[in-house]
Amino acid sequence: MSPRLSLIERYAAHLPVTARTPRLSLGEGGTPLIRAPSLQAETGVAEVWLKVEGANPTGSFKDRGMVLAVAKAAEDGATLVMCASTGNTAASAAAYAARAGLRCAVVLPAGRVALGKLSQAIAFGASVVAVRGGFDDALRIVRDLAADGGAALVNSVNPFRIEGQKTAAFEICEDLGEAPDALCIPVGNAGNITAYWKGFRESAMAGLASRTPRLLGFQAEGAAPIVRGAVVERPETIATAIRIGNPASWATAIAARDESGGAIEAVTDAEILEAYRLLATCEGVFCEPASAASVAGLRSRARAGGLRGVRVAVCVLTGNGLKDPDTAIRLAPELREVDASTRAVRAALA
Ligand code: AN7
Repeated sequence: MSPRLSLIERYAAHLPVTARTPRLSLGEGGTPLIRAPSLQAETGVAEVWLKVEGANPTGSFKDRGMVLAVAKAAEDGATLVMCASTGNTAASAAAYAARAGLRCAVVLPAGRVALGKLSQAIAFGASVVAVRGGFDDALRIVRDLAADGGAALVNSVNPFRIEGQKTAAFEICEDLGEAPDALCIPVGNAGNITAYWKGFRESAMAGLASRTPRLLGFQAEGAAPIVRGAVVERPETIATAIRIGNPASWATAIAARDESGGAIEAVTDAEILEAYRLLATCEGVFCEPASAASVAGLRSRARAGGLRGVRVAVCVLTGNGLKDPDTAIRLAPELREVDASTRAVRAALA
C-alpha cells in the first residue's frame, strides 16, 4: 500500500506550486468529516457534519495553509519564518519550519495562549516572545519586523496560507459529492472564512459541486469586531484562539458573507462552552473552545429559526481539545481521590 498523497501533491493543480516548490508534508489534510446525530436531533437539520480539523498534524486547520506558506518561503530562499499568533499558527509554523530546516520566530500575547499550543511552539524549537498586549499588537509588530524582507511572514495575510486552507472546502465537496447548504465556522483573524469561500467557489468551477454554500461565521461576543462594525480595543473571550479585535482579513470576510448569502454573528462564551461540552459528551468529539463557536452558532440559529432551507450543514471544528487542557479541567468537577481499594473505588463511583 502506498501512503496517501500529501496536500501539496493532491491539490497541486489548484495551488500555486511549481516544480521547484518543496513537497513538504507532515501528513496534513484529508481530515474526517463525521455525522453529528445529537445535533441533528436538536436542530432539526437533516444532516449535520463535523469537519474535524483537530486531526491535522499539529492539531489545527492551520497546517493546511502553513505547509504551503513554509514550502513557498523555502522555495524563495528564506531562512526565517515569523508570525504573530493566539497559539495555533505558532504551533504550526514552528513544526513546518523545523521540518523544512528554517528558523521560526513567534510573537504571542503574554498569558493568553493555551498551554498545548505554547508547548508545541517551544518543543518545535521556535524563538518565542510574549508581548504585554493582545494578538492585534503582536500582528502589528511582526508586520513591522518582516517589512525589511529579512523574514517570511506566515500569518494569513500571506496569500499562500489562504490557498492552502481552501483545500478543506474541496475535501468537503468531494466527501459529500456536493456543497453543503450551509457552512458554520469560527471567525478570528478571518483568514479561514476567506479561504473556505475561495475553496467553495473553485469547487463549483471545477465541477466538484453544482453550487456554493451560505457561510455562517461566528465570533465570540467579547471579540466581535465584524459583527459590531468596529475594532474592539480590548477583546475578551474564553476562546483565546479567536480573541482578536481587528481582523486582518476583515474585508474578504465581509465579501464571503455577502457573496454567499450568509451571515457573521456573535455567540456568547456561555454558548461556546455549552457547545464545547455537548460535542464532547454527546458526539464524542473533543475540540477546543474557539472551534465550538461554529456549533454554538448552529444551535443558536436553529433556536431562532435561522436555518430554514438548510438540509445539509457542516460545522468546522478548527482545533483539537487537547490544545487547551486548562479549560477542560477548569470546567470539570474536582477529581476525587480515594484509597487504592476496590471497596473505596466502588463507593466513589456509586
Ligand atoms: C482553533 O493561531 O489566529 O478566522 O494566531 O486557532 O482564520 O483567524 C487562530 C485562529 C478558529 C480563527 N479556530 O481562524 C492564531 C489564530 C481556531 C483558531 C480560529 C483560530 P481565523
